[in-house]
Amino acid sequence: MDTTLPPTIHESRLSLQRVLPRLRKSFPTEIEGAEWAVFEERLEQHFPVLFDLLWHVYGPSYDFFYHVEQILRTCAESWLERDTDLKSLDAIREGHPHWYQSNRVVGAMAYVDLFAGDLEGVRDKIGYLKELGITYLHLMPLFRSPDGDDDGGYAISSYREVDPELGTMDELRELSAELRQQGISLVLDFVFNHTSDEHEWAMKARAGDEEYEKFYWMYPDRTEPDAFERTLRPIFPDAHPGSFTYRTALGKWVWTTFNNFQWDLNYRNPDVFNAMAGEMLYLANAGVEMLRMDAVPFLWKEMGTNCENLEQAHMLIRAFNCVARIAAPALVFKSEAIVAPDEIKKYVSEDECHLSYNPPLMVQLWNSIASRNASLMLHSLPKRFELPHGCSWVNYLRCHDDIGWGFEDRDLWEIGIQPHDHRWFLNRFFTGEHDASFSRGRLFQHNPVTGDARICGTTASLCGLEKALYEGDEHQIEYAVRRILLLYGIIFTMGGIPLIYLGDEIGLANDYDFENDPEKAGDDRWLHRPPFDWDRAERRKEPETVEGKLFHGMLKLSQIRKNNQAFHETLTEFVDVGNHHVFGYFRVHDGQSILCLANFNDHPEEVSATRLRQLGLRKTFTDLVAGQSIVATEKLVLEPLQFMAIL
Ligand code: OTU
Repeated sequence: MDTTLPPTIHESRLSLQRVLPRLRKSFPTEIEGAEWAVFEERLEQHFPVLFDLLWHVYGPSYDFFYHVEQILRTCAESWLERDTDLKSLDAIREGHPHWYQSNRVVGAMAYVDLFAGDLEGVRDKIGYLKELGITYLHLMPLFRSPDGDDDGGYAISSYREVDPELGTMDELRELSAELRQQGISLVLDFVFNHTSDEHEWAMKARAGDEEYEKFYWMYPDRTEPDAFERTLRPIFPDAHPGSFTYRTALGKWVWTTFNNFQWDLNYRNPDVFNAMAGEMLYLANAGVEMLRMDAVPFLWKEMGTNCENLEQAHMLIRAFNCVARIAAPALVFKSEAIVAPDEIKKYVSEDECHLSYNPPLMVQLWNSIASRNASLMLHSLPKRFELPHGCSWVNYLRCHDDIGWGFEDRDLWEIGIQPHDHRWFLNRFFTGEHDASFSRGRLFQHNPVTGDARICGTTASLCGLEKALYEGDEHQIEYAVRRILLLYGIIFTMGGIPLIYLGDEIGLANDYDFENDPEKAGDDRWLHRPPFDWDRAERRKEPETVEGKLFHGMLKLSQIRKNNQAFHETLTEFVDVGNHHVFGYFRVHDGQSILCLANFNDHPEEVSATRLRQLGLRKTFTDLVAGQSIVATEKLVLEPLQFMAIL
């Protein structure tokens, strides 16, 4: 084969035919009854694409016979080890590949230790999750990581060992099986841009093993780091300036995009791709149904660029996707790209990530809450909301990370907003400095050079509940509750999967105690990662308490979503209702049409009956949220911070 030209499908088939007999021979007995024929069929289908992608990433110098055979061997071994239970799930998912687009899907995320102590504890809480209608559970990184600094688990020392304080690998498998039985899909992170500096590969590199030094980016002096840094953006400037860390014992500079103890993997080395593909399939075989692809923008580095969102990063994710299609087809990917809105969408396709966090929606919601105005959201969201066939957003309000004001600047200019000043207004608002603020947030990674900063704080604290409770202001408590339910109203009904940050449903406020924990102090994101409060959760049973109002409000939203076909994935149609405080959109599916309206103002707002009739509504309709029928002769009046779903 002429390896200076891209491979043709024919050539890749030939190469597969050369490898297959050898694979079969390696597992003469195991392949009996292991649905090997199904595996080979998938290989026929997806291998040419994988081969083509790897060729484009690694080029002619790639040792195809060695590396391709190695990756196929990894796939085969994983397939042979895969439980029958998971193999049936593979078949089911292949029959209904877009299962995650159902209106019955509702997601939640939590830290194992903070939510329930350990993995066994999570099993005990399945009832609570089911009460809320959860069908997708994202557990934050739970693998072995360095003692002390571990970036909340995002510095992984082994992808095959659970953090002993949380449980064991067997317990994880049991939990995933139990969740599956209860109709809940387990979602875990795939932290594949970096490992911790205590991962076996890093330890070998630290001991001078050249093979493993090549797994990372290491330089004897500042020449190359300086050259790279000319075009790089610091990600955690408070933790360390720049993107490299000097390791005295090694005498080398190591690429560390995030924290000093998180070493970026070098995907220019094909061994790294192969090794990580093995780790990914191991997670899939533990029963993980969805992988949150951590920090995707940073996978590929190229001198003279900002080393974010490069084409090779996309190709690598697609190559991982092919590996999953071959050996664990039930697995789907969710992209975590917290970058410019136009870049985020590029990670989303059935060949790459089926799902993506929806930071533009999240940022717009917070912006509308602060400005009591929906104009920017209406101007900007529709531009990029539509995703390729079979793909969905994961809509969220808060996650474990900070909120960065990732607007597309030209959207702001277009409606007369000065981006820099506006970001500064938002930072002042959410830290409570602005006069009109009800928030109790904090700045994160304030960069005095550029003036950039991001925001920390829980939903409840950012929505005014913490302040109102502290001041004992009943009126403001009521408004804070409404604000939270207004925001979640949109999260539950907008096209995509709603994702609840567990604790929001009972209004957990910021946790200031983290500062007394040396492992957490210094990273303000811990402010919005409070330990779950099961005593307060008990109060959900009393309807007049804040917890009761929030929990039942969320439950109602969850039920409205599940009981109405209109919330099945389809195109969301945004509408201008003629009042800039009110955000509106239609959801239409299977003959059902629902108009959602959200009043972001602290005052009542009106939508004229003429406008409603233009939008096709009759004089009488039902608001599913309040459970009331409404007659709008002249106008429809929305209460302060009211969310409606009109049928
Ligand atoms: C992710 O976030 C995780 O969500 C963080 O908790 C981790 O610290 C980090 O990766 C390292 O593993 O910069 O502020 O565009 O913005 O991956 C959060 C993607 C982050 C990055 C994102 C990163």
